[in-house]
Amino acid sequence: MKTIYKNIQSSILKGKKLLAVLIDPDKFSVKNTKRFIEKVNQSIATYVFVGGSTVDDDATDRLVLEIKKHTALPVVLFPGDVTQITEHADALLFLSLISGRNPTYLIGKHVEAVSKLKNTNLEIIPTGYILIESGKITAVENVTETKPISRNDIENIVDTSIAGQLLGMKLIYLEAGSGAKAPLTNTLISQVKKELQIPLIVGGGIRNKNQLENAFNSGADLVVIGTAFEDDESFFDNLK
Ligand code: 1GP
Repeated sequence: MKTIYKNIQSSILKGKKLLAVLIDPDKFSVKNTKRFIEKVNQSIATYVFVGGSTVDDDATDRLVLEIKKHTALPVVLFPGDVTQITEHADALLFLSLISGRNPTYLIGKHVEAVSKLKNTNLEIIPTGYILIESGKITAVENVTETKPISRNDIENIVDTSIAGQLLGMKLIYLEAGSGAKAPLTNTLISQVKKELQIPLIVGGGIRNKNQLENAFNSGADLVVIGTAFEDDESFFDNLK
């Protein structure tokens, strides 16, 4: 049943905030899945996202199959490349990197993905992905060969988000980059949120409960956290 996007929308209407735990198959050992996912299950997390900038072929498929054994939470692909598409997940963020001007990541990879997607039952959610400068060069920047938008250029970020919405994207994802030194500012999140009628995802550099609440209170509907859980699983204990 393709209900993930509808559930995001209805949660927002009820004022419920959503949290995705991001697992990067490149940095995660499959043998730790059961223990890690048990912690996810006991936390306030509502989704498991799986993806990374560079991942070995088949690693995503193996990991998703293992995750599905241990949780009822929806598993959503957040792919850095076509090789990360697996039919064993529930949904796919069909990301177009609209902050950049590299045609490969605006539409090229998407065309390449079609033959694979035709054979899956994944719920495909068109997502405008906006990379914002975070004080260090991130993997996304390197892999996609695009420049992030300056975090001070709020007008450009807001206009890019609106353009994504006007193009028919169903989600906007503001990305500071995995392991960003600092999360996106409250002002930036709230300025973007004010202009959107579609759900807003925020991720990158969120490492504690205070930063998570700031993002939610500023208007993020769904927050994505990866590195903080990778570095210290006891962070889950604060999120019960
Ligand atoms: C990365 O936004 C996600 O794509 C999560 O970032 O790893 O910094 O939590 P972190």
